[in-house]
Amino acid sequence: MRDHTVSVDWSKTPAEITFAANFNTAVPFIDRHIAEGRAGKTAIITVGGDPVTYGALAAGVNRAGNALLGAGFRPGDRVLMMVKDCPDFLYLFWGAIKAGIIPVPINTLLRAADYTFMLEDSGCTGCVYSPEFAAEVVPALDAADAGPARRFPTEGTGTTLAALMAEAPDRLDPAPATAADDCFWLYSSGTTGTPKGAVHSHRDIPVTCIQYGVGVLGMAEDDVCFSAAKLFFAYGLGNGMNFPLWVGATAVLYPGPPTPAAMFETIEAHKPTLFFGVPTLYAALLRTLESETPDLGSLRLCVSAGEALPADIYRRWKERVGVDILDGIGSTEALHIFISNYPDDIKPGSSGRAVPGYDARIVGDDGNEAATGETGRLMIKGDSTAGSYWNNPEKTAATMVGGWLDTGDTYIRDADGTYLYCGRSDDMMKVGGMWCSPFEIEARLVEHPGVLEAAVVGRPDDDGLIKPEAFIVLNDPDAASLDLGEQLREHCKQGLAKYKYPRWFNFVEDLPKTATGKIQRYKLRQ
Ligand code: 3UK
Repeated sequence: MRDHTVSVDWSKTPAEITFAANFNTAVPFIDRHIAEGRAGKTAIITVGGDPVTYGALAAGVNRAGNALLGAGFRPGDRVLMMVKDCPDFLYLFWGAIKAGIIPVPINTLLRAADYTFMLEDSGCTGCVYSPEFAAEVVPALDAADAGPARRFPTEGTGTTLAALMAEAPDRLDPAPATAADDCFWLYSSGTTGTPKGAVHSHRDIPVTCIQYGVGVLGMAEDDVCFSAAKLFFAYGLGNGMNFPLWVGATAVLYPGPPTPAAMFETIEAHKPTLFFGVPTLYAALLRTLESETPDLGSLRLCVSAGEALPADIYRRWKERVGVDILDGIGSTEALHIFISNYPDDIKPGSSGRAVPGYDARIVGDDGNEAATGETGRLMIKGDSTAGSYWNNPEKTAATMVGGWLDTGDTYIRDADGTYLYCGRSDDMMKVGGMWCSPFEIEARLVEHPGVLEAAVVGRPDDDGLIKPEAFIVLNDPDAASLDLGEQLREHCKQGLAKYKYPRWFNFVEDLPKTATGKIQRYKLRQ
């Protein structure tokens, strides 16, 4: 096989995927399109920006790779990316990979303290950020121990990525690599709030594109993808970048917050065929659709992931918009969706069936496979899973066992092979599809001078979607008031990523605890 090629045998189930011995994944995703005659085709449409062709994308990727090498990054070094959804994200991500540098896209909604942790934990050589995020990123860089000297805003004044790219050559040879070599990382939040860097290899992206993007969604060159979920999220990275680049389709990027108005305007203006969101967004879109009638006629299929999609939201969307939403479960460690509903086979309220290429099993408390209809922990195995967490042998050993990935989710498998989500096995919550640790919110709450103790649990809102609820023991029980609840809400919004604030506050006399003093959160859940 020629260098950097992938072959897929679709006559087998699951499709058999073979990689060239020398395989840098940037080549099939970027350069291949030039060889296949797509140089003039639009690869990226950015709302508020200029379209980018496959030819311009390939040149930008080469320039960004050369810019990083010229700035002192060496193969194997990490570059942290706090970059909004825009063409720079693609130039940087693929330019790094092509040059053998490891890109690490980071959630841009986080706070300085989160970034400081990741800057230190990753041992990165530098970081590139959109100027919009400077207020949290720059203090984090200043605070990080041995903080990386190399820091570049994408644009603006001084030494920016744009300035470095303008001077860099637009030709770059791919760094030698194998399908199993480290390629990029994604941080995933842990129970204690310290994120873990999942190390992904060159094979992982093509595997998700082939097995889920083409295999389940039936993606093809004439699709136009629009992902409300951002590229920094493994879900968005697949939907909004990897899948369209794999099949030579077009991606629509929206750089700002995904408000219903912005989503509908973008769909009307750019006519995507596929739309990807989290359940909370579908609920918000449905509320807007009560009073507005945007033209959503371009959509052939919608996808939901990040947390369970309530059956009611699926039904209301289908009735109002006339298009299915496919719910599927994925994870940062697996890179994308491994259990999913299918276009011709949807069971509302379930996660669907295993995606070909992934094995799933449900393990009971005794360590044996749970019987049909019984709950247990969901374990999965597949060719896109991260092999380890960076610098964290304990977490690696606990989560990645003999090629199986412990999802930490409780599931039931039905007689027909459908998987039903029954909640987390730990206290972690998904809020708007993003991780939320009760411990982190509790720690923020007790920083308030009025708070003696706090416990946080997940509570379903009117749409059946989980949001944080706080139970507070005050230093002065008589101080309880609506106004104090409002103050605590602000206090959380200030110190935490904005989606993490508690939506309900209860003032209580004490918290239920075990004999050893551990909070019994299950007693607080309704
Ligand atoms: C939960 C779901 C029920 C579940 C993700 C699609 O969410 C993604 O990755 P994360 O690492 O979180 C993984 C965890 O989120 N979850 C995700 N989807 C569903 N629970 N139904 C669902 N449909 O707890 C899982 O373990 O943030 C989703 C593609 C790529 C992803 N990384």
